Amino acid sequence: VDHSKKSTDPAVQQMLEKAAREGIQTVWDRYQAMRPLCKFGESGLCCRHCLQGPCRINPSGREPRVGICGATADVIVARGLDRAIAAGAAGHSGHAKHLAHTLKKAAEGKAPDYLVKDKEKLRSVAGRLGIATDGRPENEIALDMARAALADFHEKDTPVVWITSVLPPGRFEIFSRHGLVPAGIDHEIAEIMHRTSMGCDADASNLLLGGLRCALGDLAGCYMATDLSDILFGTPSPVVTECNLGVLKAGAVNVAVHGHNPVLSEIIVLVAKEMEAEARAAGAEGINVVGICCTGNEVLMRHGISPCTHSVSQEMAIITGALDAMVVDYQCIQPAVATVAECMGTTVITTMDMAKITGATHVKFSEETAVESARQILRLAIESFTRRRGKPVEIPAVKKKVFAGFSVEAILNALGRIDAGDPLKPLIDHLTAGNIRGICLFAGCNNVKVPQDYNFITTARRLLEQDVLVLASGCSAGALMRHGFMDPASVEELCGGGLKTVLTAIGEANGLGGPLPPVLHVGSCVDNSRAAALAAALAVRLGVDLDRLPVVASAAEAMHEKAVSIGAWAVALGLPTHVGVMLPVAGGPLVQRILAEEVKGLTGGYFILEPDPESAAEKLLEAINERRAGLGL
Ligand code: BF8
Ligand code: SF4
Repeated sequence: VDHSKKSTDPAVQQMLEKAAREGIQTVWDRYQAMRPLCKFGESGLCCRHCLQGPCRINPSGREPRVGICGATADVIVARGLDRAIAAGAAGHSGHAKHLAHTLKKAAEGKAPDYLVKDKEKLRSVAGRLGIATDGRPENEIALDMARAALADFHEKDTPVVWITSVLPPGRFEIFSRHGLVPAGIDHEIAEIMHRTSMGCDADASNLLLGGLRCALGDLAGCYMATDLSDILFGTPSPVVTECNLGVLKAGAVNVAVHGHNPVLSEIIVLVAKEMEAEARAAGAEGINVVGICCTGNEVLMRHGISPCTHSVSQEMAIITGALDAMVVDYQCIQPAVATVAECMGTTVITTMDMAKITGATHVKFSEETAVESARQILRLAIESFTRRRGKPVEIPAVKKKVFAGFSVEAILNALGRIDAGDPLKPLIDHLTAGNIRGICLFAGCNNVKVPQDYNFITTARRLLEQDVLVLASGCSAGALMRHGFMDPASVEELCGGGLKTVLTAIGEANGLGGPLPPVLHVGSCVDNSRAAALAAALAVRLGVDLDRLPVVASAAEAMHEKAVSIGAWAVALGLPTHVGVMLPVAGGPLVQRILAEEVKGLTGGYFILEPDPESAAEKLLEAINERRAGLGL
């Protein structure tokens, strides 16, 4: 059977063959069973916001043209999009709030397994937030910061500080003028639930404005999560390792951390080292912790832990038969993993009381007893290994080198080796000279509707060849790393002459004896804030607003509601933002026009909805060229 229409990753294709042989159902089978997808839902024309419905508008333009209450197609579509943004914001900021609680407990001495690891970042973020640092001990500053973070969730006299303190001045002015500055993150989410409920906001453009404001609440959540993670667990710096299913080891206790928050995965990584002897006593070579999805990105960036797969192919890690435990927290975990795990003998361990999966084993993980809970979890993994020992496994011999760890601090540090006094200058010089044509942030998920990774690699190839500097986060980073785009050895094949010169100059100035990788891994999805921070620093240094920079974003295989909110804040920041999977807006012509065109007049950014990855690359290049021309380049 040809599995290339499902995934372009050879490791995944091999596992799909195994699944077919053994009669294991995967996400691709379930997708086939679901087709044809509901046209009303797909085009955003279904409303269930009150009990008179569900109402659905006829996408062909015939009756019914309005809902029972009279809501038009555009209103229904805009309300649906707003709710997706709010859900995305709830996910990112829920993750950030969790970290704020962890930092607070750590500062109060209630969570002895956590401490402020990056004191320098604590002080610099405190400075940015207006928290006094002079002569104060770290735990006092950390406590103030945790309180400021928690205060950002509710409506108070001052707006969200994780927005006001991170934007270039011009941007803040635009947001103030249009009422887009979020008053509180949770407040904005609740506001969306209110205004999109039956009989409330019934004006599509007003609804979308509300959506942009909530999306800025999402940016605050992302930014806060990045800041607090760096403070608690360290700011990433370059690391080298390998990725894809080939990193699993038949003879080791294989433990995958899957989900998002480093509050859990950091401790698992730490405790796994301590428990090596216990694993060996059970007949294993040791404990092999690997990553899946964003928490995998977090521990890759900080510890060089190998990512084994991402997003749509998460079941494949289990189908190898070699995974002893999958330890999850929240977000992007397909509930199906518990079913597949049952066939393969893997123990799926849920850890958060708000995210249990029927069929999985639940071990409550709390910060107060983190190490103890991690020991309990890893003991379950060792037991699972004992049951697996001697049974056949099939680990695809597929892995690629990954060079990751590009926090903004790491990027500036690398550039500082060329110009210590003005690290952004080399970047600006190369942009001006055209060696770097522009910058594109790749973000977001895989989506079962797209042959896995196909859109990412097709668009990235074209952009790299045209000297666009590519940053990547989340599962887009996962896709690109599994296809070798984060191996410096691929620069020769993938990058245009100008970009090759730049990557080589920076690599050599940093003693690598060769180039940086073609794509710079900036982290997990919340770490899209790192790209926003880099763009803001460039804007400030150049004295222009964000919407004038040749910087674009692309979520070529978006799946999650979180990707929708990130896309919306990228547009709010002024970026041309590509989405390669149709948003549920096809049923709302006005909504589509606002997203693709009219919003430009407000923020300078806009959505490019383009499912074809080659056309998407051309449109992104066009947007970059237009902005270069605007700057006289
Ligand atoms: O937050 S890219 S599939 S793992 S939503 Fe999920 Fe999408 Fe992956 Fe990370 Ni982001
Ligand atoms: Fe139908 Fe209006 Fe109720 Fe939505 S809010 S279900 S369109 S009656």
